Amino acid sequence: MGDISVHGMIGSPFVRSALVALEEKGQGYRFVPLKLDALRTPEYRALHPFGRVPAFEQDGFVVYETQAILRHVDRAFPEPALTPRGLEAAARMDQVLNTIDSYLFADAGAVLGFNRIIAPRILKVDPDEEACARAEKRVARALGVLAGVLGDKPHLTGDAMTLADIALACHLDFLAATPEGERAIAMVPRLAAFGLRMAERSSFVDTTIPALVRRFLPKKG
Ligand SMILES: N[C@@H](CCC(=O)N[C@@H](CS)C(=O)NCC(=O)O)C(=O)O
Repeated sequence: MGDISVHGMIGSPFVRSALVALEEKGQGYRFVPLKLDALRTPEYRALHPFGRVPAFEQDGFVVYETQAILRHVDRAFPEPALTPRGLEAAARMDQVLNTIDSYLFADAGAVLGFNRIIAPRILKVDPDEEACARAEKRVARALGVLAGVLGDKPHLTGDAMTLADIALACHLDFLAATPEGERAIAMVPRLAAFGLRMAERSSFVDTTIPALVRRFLPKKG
């Protein structure tokens, strides 16, 4: 198998999930950092017709959508396995991945990420405070459900780390950068502790925003 490239924006929890999975597999990769406007170009749309990140590329094979990328990485590089062998645990992993996409990120990313990070820092516009307040309630509810799935286990499906743990920890870290997310996480201490444990893994340490900037952005001057 040839060189792997992951195209994505630094700071995206979806992109980070793909990178963490590759790090956990000990698999080398090239990260191609993109800015928001690059996602609209025909060159990028050839990789990802919906103009989102990440996109994964290897030997002319391109796959987009984070869950597809995560499962592909897990099947392509079997060790260590990041999908539980048991039928029910595997279903639970899939349930968590879909919960993140359908019920957590819709508010965490599209509302809080947009209003608290993109709007003030990139677009230089005021946040929609009412939308943020509504999103905080829905995020708190989604985190409560996910905390219930975690229970008192070390990982979401049991003792071993899976793709679900990787994705959720990336999303928690992203969420913690907003005041609403920080408050919602503080309401679920076991989930908060899980996020902190995951953040200590070298795969997470090596994919923080400063680490990605240091590793993959050309140095100025
Ligand atoms: N369903 C997609 C969602 C990816 C996604 O929404 N990524 C965000 C960054 S966190 C993005 O590309 N935003 C750019 C935009 O919406 O224009 C996946 O799982 O890969």
